[in-house]
Amino acid sequence: MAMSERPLGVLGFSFNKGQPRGGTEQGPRVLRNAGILDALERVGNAVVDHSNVELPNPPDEGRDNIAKNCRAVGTANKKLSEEVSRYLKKGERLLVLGGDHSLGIGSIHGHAQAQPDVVIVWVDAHADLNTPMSSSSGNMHGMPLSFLIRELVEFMPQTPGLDWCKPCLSAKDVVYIGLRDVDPAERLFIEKLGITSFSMQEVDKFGIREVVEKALKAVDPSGKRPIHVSFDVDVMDPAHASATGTPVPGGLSLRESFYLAEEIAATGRLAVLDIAEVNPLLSNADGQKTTVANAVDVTAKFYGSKRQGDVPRDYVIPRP
Ligand code: B3U
Ligand code: MN
Ligand code: MN
Repeated sequence: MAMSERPLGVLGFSFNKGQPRGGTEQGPRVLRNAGILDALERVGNAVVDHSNVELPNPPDEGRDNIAKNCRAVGTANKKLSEEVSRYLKKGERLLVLGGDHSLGIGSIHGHAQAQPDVVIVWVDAHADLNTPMSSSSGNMHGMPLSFLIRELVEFMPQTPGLDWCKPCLSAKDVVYIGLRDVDPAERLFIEKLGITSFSMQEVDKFGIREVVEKALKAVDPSGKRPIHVSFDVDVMDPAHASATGTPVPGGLSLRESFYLAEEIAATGRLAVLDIAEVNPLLSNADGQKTTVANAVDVTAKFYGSKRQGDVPRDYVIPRP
């Protein structure tokens, strides 16, 4: 069955322990309340809401690791990985509603178990590539890719809660779009491993059209492999997404975000989309509303909603 005809499973990951601010656990609720499921159905997706991943009670955290809350992050992501892999093996596509971006660990790990030839498009102001040793914050939402990329294995410490997570990606399977706040160690990893990256500088230089084209070519010149997009809402300019933990000025416009999503939709190969870091407790009431509304609109574009207008289903043209 063509990818875009598969049922679209929705999984909430109500979680905030990958970073210090409360609120990201409410992401799935506010996105559902804003009508994300309807918006997806309206453009022809067979949506199946699997509700939120049931998370185990958080284990006691020792103070023995620099990766903060690693046991909670690890056990929650193990559950997420199992669910993602299970639904993909049943033939679904999946939308994962976060939750902080540590969810990339479970979502991508689970995806790779079901579809080992997956390619990753990481759309974010940040590279989220710190190892527990290189991170200066200790926040695990800044580390997910380090647990997944094989070439980093020699730099990874034993991390309680994450022993199940064996790296499943090559550096060449990953491409970044939208970077503008990258730690020196992360930049070093990107260069050393040869990860393709398009920062906001390249978006300015080439325009979003060429960036998306080059990015997809770089990870999969054949244009055949399943795509995993991990979309951190902080990739958007704070004017469009201020209700998030670490907004960074100078981000994607709403139009650039829409274009990226429409082009990914047009590949017909989007298998999993993560929407991460919506935090409805931050920003003001206006900022919360626009962030959630924009996250819903961008998500709908990833699944076939078009700015040119969508042909209605089951609509009969009224006659006089
Ligand atoms: N690179 C920094 C900051 C950061 C990463 N991801 C977010 N912020 N959202 C870190 O903490 O690793
Ligand atoms: Mn992120
Ligand atoms: Mn980010």
